[in-house]
Amino acid sequence: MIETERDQFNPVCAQDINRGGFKIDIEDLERWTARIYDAIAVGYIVNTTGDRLPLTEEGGADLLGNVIESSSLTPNRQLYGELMNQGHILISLAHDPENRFLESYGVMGDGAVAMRDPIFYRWHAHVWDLMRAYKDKLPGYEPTQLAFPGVRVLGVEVRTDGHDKANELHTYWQASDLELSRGLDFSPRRPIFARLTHLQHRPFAYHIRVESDAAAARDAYVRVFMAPTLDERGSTMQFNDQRHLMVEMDKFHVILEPGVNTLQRRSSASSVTIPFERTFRNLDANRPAGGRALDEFTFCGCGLPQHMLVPRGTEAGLPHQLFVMVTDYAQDRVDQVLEGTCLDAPSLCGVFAGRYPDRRPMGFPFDRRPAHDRVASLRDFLTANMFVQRVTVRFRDAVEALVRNTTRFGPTKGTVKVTHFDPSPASGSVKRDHLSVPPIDYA
Ligand SMILES: [Cu+2]
Repeated sequence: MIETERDQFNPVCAQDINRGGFKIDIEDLERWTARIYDAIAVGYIVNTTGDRLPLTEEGGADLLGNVIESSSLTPNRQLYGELMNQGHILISLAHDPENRFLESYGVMGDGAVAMRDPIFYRWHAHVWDLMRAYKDKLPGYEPTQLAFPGVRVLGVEVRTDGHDKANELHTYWQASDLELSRGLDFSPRRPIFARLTHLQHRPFAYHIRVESDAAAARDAYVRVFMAPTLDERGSTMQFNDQRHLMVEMDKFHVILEPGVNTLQRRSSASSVTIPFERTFRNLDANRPAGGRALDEFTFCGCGLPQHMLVPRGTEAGLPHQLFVMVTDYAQDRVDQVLEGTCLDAPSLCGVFAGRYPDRRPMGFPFDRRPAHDRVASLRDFLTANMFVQRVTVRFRDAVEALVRNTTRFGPTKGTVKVTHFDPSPASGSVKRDHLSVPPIDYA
């Protein structure tokens, strides 16, 4: 049964939709889901002329994505339907399935706000289960597919601004002002500022020591993930459970010099986030009229809000494992010219009008099982080019002083700073986080 958040005291259940000429049945969604599971089990999709399109290791995820979404690229909408999109619509009309109250659709029907409804995450978990079924059929990763010969990660440390203790992340509530006048039904003559309280974290940096045996400099990709250490009963998680909870924190390119390298990377530079100012930007200002420019403008809103990068944690401190992996960029790189302005969150959004800038699958190396079943815990999984650091996430249940946010695009992100042969702690060259921009006058 699917419940949606129309009203927390009177939840409604999804029903068949029949509004004028517009019809979707729950059974349609169930049929499409079953057909997609069948396709995964037999290993191919059937197109409209009856050809079998194999779900291969290389292109299977793309093909399956086109089918599930379904995008204009789906090879057979008749057979596999439009699972994800019609599911959104069915849920968004659950409060008025037959148009008796002339109600418009709810938040799940609009991509810009769908994540505001808690059911969004359950629906996407359902969609994700399909992808997981496909990934579980692929051969597991062999250590040779994970290793980077000649490269060793010697140590990883997280340092938070304003805190002496290493490997602690700090979260708290922050009050911010937003200009809301465009979101109101009546048209106010003046800007209207609303104050909201949201999760925030202290800016931090990863300090990673990497040794390279090669005689010359090598290009590498650094992949940073984080997951809770314990399950809901307080037991250490099995690798095959924990890998599905791994959240990508960052991914960046570096050049490794021969010998020991110390890499420093700021949290604000994360490849999954966009600055607060862009998350809540003014969608009317500088809006292109149409075409490619408008598409790019829309794309610029993609990315996890920077203030949501770190999970809340607990006041006592919630244990996490931070996982760092360094891979061979020669195998990962995608040759293309990157142009455009919004290249901040490529891990999550790809790049506008370009290819996904990593030849490894999204979620690598946690998207598949390991080849051998001796891997019980995350530590069993490690090759020399990986490292795990315990990190505690401490939450302070207090609201901090308001920082007024600009509605402009935020400052551009920092890149990685590489210090060669310098294993000592970072100096005072710490950049201020973007949220520390001085208040601006709204007048
Ligand atoms: Cu969706």
